[in-house]
Amino acid sequence: MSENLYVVVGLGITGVSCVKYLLQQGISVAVTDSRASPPALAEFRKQYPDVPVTTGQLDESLLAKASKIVISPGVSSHESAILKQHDRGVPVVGDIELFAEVVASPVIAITGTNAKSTVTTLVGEMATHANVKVQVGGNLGKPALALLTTPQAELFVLELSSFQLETTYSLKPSVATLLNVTPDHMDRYADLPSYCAAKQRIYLGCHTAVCNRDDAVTDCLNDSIQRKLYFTLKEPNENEFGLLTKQHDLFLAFERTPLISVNELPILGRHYQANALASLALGYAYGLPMSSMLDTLRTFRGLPHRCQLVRERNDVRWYNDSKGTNVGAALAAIEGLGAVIEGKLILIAGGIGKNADFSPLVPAIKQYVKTVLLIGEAAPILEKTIGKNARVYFANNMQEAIRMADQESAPGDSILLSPACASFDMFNHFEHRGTVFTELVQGLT
Ligand code: UMA
Repeated sequence: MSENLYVVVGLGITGVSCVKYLLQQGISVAVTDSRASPPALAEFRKQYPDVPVTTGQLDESLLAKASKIVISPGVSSHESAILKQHDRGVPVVGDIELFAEVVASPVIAITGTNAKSTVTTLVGEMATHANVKVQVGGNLGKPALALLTTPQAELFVLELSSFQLETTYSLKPSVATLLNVTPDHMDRYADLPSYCAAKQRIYLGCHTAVCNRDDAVTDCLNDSIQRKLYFTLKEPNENEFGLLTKQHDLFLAFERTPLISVNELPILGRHYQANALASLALGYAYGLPMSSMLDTLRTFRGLPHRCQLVRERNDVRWYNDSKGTNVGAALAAIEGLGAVIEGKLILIAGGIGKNADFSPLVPAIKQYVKTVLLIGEAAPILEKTIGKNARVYFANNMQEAIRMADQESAPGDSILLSPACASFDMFNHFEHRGTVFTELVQGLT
């Protein structure tokens, strides 16, 4: 083991941010990546000509020289080459742990299978609106180490994935939330409890936990926390944000106090109301002023590809939820929109099914969806699962699905692209799928 050599595993966005940071700290660093030619390699060699990089497989002899191994979230710490060093006593950490070692300002940490990017962005906007100097990032896109400025921001709002949490030990967030858990990334975890356990790590050492009362596995099991708040789509009790009906109007509320009518939110859907409630709870726990948070809710228009209203035409609304890449996300969109629209939903779904069990979608489809248009590899299995609970048609491509959806719709209906699947059989990524959908819908005459 060398005195002070950090080996960074993975040359993606995270790996590059780790190298930059470690060099700034005067630490020797080398990189290994299992791909023969990672896309960032040429640019990296230009920028850091003195940093050794090995590719094609994880370099065991390099790893054997490491005093610390810094792994990218896409690399499992159960890889045999990593485990071997771990068993020899070499610390294996991720970029969030490096961040945790030096962060001096409070952190709001957000995880969950779905909605974490929306909640992270919303809380960041709430903080900005309240004139707090905030940096927002993590799994959301800008790696955590790239958020460290001199002087440091007053507040960090981090979206953290289960992958990142696996190798994080000492973050101690001021406020932490696990928004929801549904099966995802089952190629990386042995079972749902292991995935849940990785997500629960968000609460390690936190001061205030914000938990989802409607999803028991999000409850913080850590006794050492100072305070626990909840959000729920039901009536709130003490220390809870929830929904309250007053004079026939539905309000986001804290305990018995109505805060804002759901009609004032520019984004439709029960699931978005849950996101708004979670964000209020996080901001409240940190100490953001309520009036300023409510102002942010009045103007926040959401993120692209997440139940994004693309067009309203002939009293029919078209929604792009291409980020609905798993069953839990699609279910949230169907139930979320289905519960608040006048008419019925027409759903466009399908793609790469990742061996998922689609049956949790069936009750929601039965209740809210009149027609399902299926695309991609998973279309036959989806058709079988949905059975006679809706009208089901196959479409050869997105264009055909949109044309059929248009024909099926009546005034008051909404058309929702929420595939419950990955996109790679027909598109480059979920953003590509969402953009194709949006352009085709905007082109309808
Ligand atoms: N690599 C290996 N061996 C492996 C796997 C990966 O060498 O077995 C290498 C790849 O060849 C590649 C590098 O590692 O060169 C990529 O690392 P990475 O997959 O960790 O990706 P990054 O570019 O560093 O991006 C990561 C997150 N990616 C993943 O978790 C898979 C990004 O989240 C995140 O935005 C970024 O760090 C900054 O924090 C993306 C994601 O899909 C959006 N996240 C998952 C999700 O949201 O569901 C968890």
